[in-house]
Amino acid sequence: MKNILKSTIAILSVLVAFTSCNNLAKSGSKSGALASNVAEKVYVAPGEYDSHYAFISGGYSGNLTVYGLPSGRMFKEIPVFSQFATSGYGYSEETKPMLNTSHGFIPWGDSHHPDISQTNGEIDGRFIFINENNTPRIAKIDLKTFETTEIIEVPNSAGNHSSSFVTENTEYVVAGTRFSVPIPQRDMPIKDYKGNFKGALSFISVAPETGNMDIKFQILMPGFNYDLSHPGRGKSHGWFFFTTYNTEEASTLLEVNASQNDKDFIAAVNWKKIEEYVNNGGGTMMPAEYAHNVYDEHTHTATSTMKKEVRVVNPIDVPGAVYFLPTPKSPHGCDVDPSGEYIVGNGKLSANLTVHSFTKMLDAIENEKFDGEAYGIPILNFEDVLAGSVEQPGLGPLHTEFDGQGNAYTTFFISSEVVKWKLGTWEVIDRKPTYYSVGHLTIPGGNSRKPQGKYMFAMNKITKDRYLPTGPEMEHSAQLYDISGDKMELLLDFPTHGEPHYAAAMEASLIKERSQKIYNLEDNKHPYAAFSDDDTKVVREGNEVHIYMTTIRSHFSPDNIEGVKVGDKVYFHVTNLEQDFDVPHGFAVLGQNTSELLIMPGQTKTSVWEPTKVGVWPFYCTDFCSALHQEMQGYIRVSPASASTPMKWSLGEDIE
Ligand code: RUQ
Ligand code: CUA
Repeated sequence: MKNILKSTIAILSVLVAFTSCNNLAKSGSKSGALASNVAEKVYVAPGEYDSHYAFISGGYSGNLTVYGLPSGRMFKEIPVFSQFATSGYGYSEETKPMLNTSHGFIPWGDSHHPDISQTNGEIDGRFIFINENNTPRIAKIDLKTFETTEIIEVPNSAGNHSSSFVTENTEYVVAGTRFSVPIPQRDMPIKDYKGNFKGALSFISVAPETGNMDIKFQILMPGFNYDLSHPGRGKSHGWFFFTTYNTEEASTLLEVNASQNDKDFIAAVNWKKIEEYVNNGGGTMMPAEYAHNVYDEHTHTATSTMKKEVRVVNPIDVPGAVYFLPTPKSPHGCDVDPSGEYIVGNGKLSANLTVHSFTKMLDAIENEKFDGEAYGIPILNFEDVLAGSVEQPGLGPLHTEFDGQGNAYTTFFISSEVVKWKLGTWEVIDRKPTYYSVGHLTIPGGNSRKPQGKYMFAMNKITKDRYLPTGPEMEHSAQLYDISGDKMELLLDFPTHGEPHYAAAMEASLIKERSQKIYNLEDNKHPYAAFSDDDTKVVREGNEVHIYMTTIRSHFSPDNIEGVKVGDKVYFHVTNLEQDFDVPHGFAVLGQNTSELLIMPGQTKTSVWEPTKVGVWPFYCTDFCSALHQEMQGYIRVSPASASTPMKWSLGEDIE
């Protein structure tokens, strides 16, 4: 134990020394960014459009932010796993079910790795998927509406981190567990972790037409930590690769105890083989509880269904489906190049960057060149699968992306830099500092067969002195580089929101053409919709009051309501009658213990109010929508519980 501690302290002091950003020459950033030819490269004139969309994960914000490249302008925050008062997501009756889980309503999530749907290995811009790490879930966002339309909880998973990456035709969105846990969950001593905990790798099928998600199967793997993953592509399509750490299976002081093995593994999973096994009835259905939340674009309403079982597969029941590739020192990112041949394991504590060869892997499997096994899963021999290694490229490699021109770009957290190197020769071509402590990096289309390699941006953990200070907490930063030449060129520094882990980016054209402008009123199937001022009404059912309300520039109908009493539960069902692009109306009542609503043209949204005080309370539109926006207001009278005030409502005349 003493020795372990000593060696760890040695490692840690090296890390600390390099993590401090002071040793980076600040002036290094000035030369590039100030040059006017660089400014031109990121300048998007007022009214002009950016060439690329970037979707940057919000980390602990639980959401996803949308940026334009090369300008670095933020366009939108899409609420996914967290309640979002700005739009009423997770507050309106229609969207609350999106945040339902087997643990009840959860208002927050930790989102990490967005990935755009693909067809034939190319980004198609239909959907974007993102994982929630803390209470394991996968969300799907429709890129027509930029709305979260489906969330599925992942049972048996814990720390849903090696997620949410899609296969070449979006057959599956894959979610691996970071923490291993007892499966099924049960009361047992933590010290009995080793050999008893398991790690679930979940393959969630995506229906080709609708995009509907369903858990097809889970592979119950040994109790390691499955950190990141990537699909095979091209020749390796049909395989999926997962980095592991803590193959030591420690349950305490992991910074020491999970850094003992010289090599951990990349798990190579032949999912086509397992799919076939499952299609033939293989695997077992196991009791489980997980929420499946679906948002209907016609009722503008989400429903949550609790699923009761999941199919699990023991990997040793499917010979030839899973292998371990030894990979040095707690690899983090697991990245596959556009050809599908190279699998990069970014060993956080390794001096060199390890690259495996898919062809050599198949060959080693064929010739059964095994170097032992772990829990019945064959371990391949390191030398037999090694394609090559990049010698001493930097310190603390995390993630690698590719430009489609035979180059790879790896982030180094400890030495705060991006290093460009050549696939096949493994030589380092260029290195550029990042400011500071870079995590992920993204090349538009980088996770596909066809990267659109003009830009690369790095997302940093520490911002420090890059912007005007904003108190102890600074937003994280991203740095945009031009990678069209031999050398990378730093173009721009822009703030991000929450913690940007991964990002997905693509050329704007596909998304821009398909982006929806309004919701057609005729298609509105919301049960409480009202389609004109004449349609509006107030209906009492016991102590529930349903107000069928409309809104159009610049009034609510009705705008005077009487007959509500303390103790009532009042539902404002507000339909926005506008059929113009970008004209939402808002809705809020004084003293209401929820957020405002933002209702898009053609949509119906519902806000609940349980008045606790007698009085006449105003409501108003929260979104400045016209010159007479300030006139967009109304009153609701609340009488004592015992009162007999008649239920009446009006617009443009007094209630008698
Ligand atoms: S992980 S850098 Cu989810 Cu690498 Cu954040
Ligand atoms: Cu409607 Cu302001």
